[in-house]
Amino acid sequence: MDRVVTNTPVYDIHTHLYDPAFGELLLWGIDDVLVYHYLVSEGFRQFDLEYDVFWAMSKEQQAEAIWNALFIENSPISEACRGVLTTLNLLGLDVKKRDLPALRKWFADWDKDKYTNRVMELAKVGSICMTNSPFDEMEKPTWDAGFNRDERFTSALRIDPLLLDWTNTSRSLAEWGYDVRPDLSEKTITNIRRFLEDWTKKIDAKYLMVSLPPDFNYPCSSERARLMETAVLPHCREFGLPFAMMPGVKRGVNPQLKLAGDGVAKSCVESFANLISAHPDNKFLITALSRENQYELCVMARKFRNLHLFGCWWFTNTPYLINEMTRMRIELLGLSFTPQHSDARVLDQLLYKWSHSRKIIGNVLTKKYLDLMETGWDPTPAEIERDVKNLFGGNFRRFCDGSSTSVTSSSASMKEEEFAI
Ligand code: RAT
Ligand code: ZN
Repeated sequence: MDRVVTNTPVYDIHTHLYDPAFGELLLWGIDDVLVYHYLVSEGFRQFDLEYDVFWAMSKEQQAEAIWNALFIENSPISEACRGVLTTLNLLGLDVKKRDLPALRKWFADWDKDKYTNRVMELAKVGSICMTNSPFDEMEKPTWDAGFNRDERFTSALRIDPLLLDWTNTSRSLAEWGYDVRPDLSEKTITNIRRFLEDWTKKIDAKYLMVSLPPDFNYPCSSERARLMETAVLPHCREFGLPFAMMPGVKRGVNPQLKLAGDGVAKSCVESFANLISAHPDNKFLITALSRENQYELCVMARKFRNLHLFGCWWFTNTPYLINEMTRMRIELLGLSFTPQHSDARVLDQLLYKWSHSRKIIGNVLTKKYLDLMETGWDPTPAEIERDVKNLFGGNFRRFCDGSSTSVTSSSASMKEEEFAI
């Protein structure tokens, strides 16, 4: 069991990593690991520093401040801190020396391409889905220019600005030659769909995605709901692509923390059920940020076969909650979900995020197979291998690839045994 869970390659279905062709956008190495925004917010709980003083520092100085505050002056016991040590340990480095300059020296000897191979091989990550945004000025030029893709890196089309800030986004689209106005006339919608089509093709998107604030509700006469109904969901149907929704993030709760300043609140799961039920020909992926939403989401996924739950997102990507969520999902959904994604922003993080998660998922599964064995059912090694492969990417691939007609029924009276996709 342990061997299978440790060695099965995963498809990491949501990350913020980049194909190496994006150059400096693919972050790696000890300084980027240390300035990860999860650690920045923990650092500020210990620093005796004003926000602007920290932000004016170089990346190396920030990394040093975090190292001193979270690793030297306190024991690095949080999940994000422990993750740095797991990563270094898996790379064969001696963490107990507490020697940041020596660590830097070790990383300086690597070349990015070789290091990418090494990390993916060590973490046993076979494919990585990037988060690609046409609205990101840093990545857009590379897409526009074109490049030879590394087949291990797939794409998801991120459309937050389209759905969360249409007024400003309409200006960008107009600048890029799409005939749109702030109003949502038929012509504007046609051109938004043209924009989505162009980018879906350009990046070969495997799904579209958006993070949503806790106050998302549906049905609703808002601009956001109209954009979903008339542009995004028809586009997803036309291309057979899932629409991934990530509810529960409160952006900029403390703007002084920049990327580290976002918070969480409960979302209205009923609204998502309404949206999914009203669009039986669409496929939906959901990962929610609030712990309190997880149970309702599991029940909802039992009702809608066009919904696939995935990952333990961001603040829920902590051992305690991964364990709770994975166990609850298995007990309510069997094996018909994707238990984890890494959300890695720095390549090296694949090492700790996957080794920590594999261990927890393995423990939950072991307990479940033992429960089965108590009934006299004897899971064979081949069956266990099949199950783990499905959890680590097989389910997701099938959900994405399945023709939209195979997931049309949203009937709440659907029989449980018909659930498997
Ligand atoms: O987990 C994170 O790094 C967050 O900052 C977010 O990027 C989040 O995962 C998202 O995709 O919005
Ligand atoms: Zn993310």
